[in-house]
Amino acid sequence: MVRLVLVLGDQLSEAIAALRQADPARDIVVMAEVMGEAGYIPHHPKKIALIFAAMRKFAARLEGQGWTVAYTRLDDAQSSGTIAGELLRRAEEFGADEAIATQPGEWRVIAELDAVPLTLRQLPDDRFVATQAEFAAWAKGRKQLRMEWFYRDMRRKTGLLMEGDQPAGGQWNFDQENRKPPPQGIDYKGPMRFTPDETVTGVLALVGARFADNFGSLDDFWFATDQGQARQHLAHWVRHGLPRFGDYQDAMMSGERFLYHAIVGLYLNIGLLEPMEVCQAVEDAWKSGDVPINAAEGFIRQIIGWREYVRGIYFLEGPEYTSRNLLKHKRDLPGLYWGGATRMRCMAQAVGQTREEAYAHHIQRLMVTGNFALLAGVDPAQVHGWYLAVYADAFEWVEAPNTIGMSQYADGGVVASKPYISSGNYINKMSDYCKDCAYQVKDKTGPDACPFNLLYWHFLDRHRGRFANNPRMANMYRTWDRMAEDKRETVLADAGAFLARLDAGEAV
Ligand code: FAD
Ligand code: DLZ
Ligand code: SF4
Repeated sequence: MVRLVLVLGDQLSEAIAALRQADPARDIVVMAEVMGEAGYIPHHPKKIALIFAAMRKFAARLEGQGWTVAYTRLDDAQSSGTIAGELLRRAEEFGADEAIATQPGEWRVIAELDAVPLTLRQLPDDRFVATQAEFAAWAKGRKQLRMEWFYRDMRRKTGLLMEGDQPAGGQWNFDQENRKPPPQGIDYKGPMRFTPDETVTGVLALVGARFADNFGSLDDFWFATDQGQARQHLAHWVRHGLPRFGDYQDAMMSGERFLYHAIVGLYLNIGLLEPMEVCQAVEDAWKSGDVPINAAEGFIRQIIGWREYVRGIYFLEGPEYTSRNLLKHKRDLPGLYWGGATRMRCMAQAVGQTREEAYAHHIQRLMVTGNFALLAGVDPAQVHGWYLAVYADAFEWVEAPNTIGMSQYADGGVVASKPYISSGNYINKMSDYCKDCAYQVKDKTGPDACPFNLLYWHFLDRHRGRFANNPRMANMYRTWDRMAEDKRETVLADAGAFLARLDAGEAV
């Protein structure tokens, strides 16, 4: 009997569980570009182009290896428009009554597959260092799910940067060395860029025509779209970017969109790179003496620590995680997130490069766009929708714990032990944005005061009941309480006026 093997747009690897279990002689691989996935949220056009181009190339590669691939293009007239619909259509076409899939990275799609009237097995996605069961066992009985403890277990499990049972360099974590302010200049030219080939050019035309209204530019598309290119990019970055990755991991610079960042999330998350191959390349560079330990450890922690940890949280917490809203924030996401004018230079830089590149680095996401949304009290579901749409590396299993948990504190402290909030002071220390901003980062009140300064105190004041007793926030409240009463009143009035202008759609 014929069996279908579903391969989703973020499962583009021969090592994916469903393909490993399949037989090219009798099974049919089903891949489908569908509006059900491309249209359920207004994805950045570059993200859609990356996925469709990589899907097409992967399908061709499988065919070259002898697989039969039933591939649906977005504009196929017979397409049902959904993954479930395409499975059923192909089942009828090939006389199949059974299918296997690798578990999708989003509860919505898992439920969609569960509802397909075929015998369909969803196999665990084992492209990760930890299984879901391992994470659940680690989490069981713990009061706080601290990433750092989980990360140490993953170091022991993988043996990465270990000397026997001790961490290389005598420390588990070199984060203290990874917070340098922006350098004078950048001696790395950024990610390797690939000229669109025939497949990519065809996809760009399709995406340009069908998704022209989505936020994001399709111009100058340079992403790797197959495994070979992604590996070339990785080798290039390990050689030229990694040595200074640690030092400037948290820095932000006007016009410098990538600094020393790896730009590998987009490739890892669709299957073009594997987490262990990336970590191994970094560890090898450290062993050869080409990169310092703070760079190697800082990077490996992001992959086998944070990336694995957030995946564990997503599957542990369940489908309703994305609707959590502990702080009851209700404000609509301001238009400036979709490219509306703003006088805040940090926001203009972060949103501007997001529109151009479908990319912003972690501190831009966390301490600029995320920080502003949290301080302004934006509805976390809308914030989540934005991050899921605009970044090329965004898939719900990784995006939601970062947004709902780490960035918006909407999960009530599962991921973060306190809200990631800051005044303009932090942004000023870690970037060169403030010197060219219409607002004054040193002003605490008045028409030119940095909005982050105003909203920071407004946030702490309006959530006093919840956070005043958090020991990690006691200092913040002490500082606020030491301020003269009339100054506090002015801060709150100025913050209120700013929020009113924001709500009125003014270019703040
Ligand atoms: P680098 O800075 O070079 O880091 C290397 C890799 O480490 C990343 O590619 C990624 O795979 C991993 N990593 C680093 N930090 C994290 C983290 N916090 N969680 C998971 N993996 C991490 N990352 C995504 O992959 N997809 C998302 O949709 C996503 N959404 C985010 C939303 C918010 C609000 C925040 C604060 C962070 C989000 N992140 C997300 C995490 C992080 O910002 C990105 O992984 C990183 O910016 C990607 O750029 P890079 O590949 O150059 O990473
Ligand atoms: C993100 C995405 C997009 C834009 N389009 C498709 C598609 O047309 N076909 C497909 O199989 N997958 C696509 N994806 C990835 C899925 O949305 C992803 O597999 C789920 O969100 C689970 O992570
Ligand atoms: Fe952003 Fe405030 Fe600095 Fe302007 S002054 S760039 S708004 S932090």
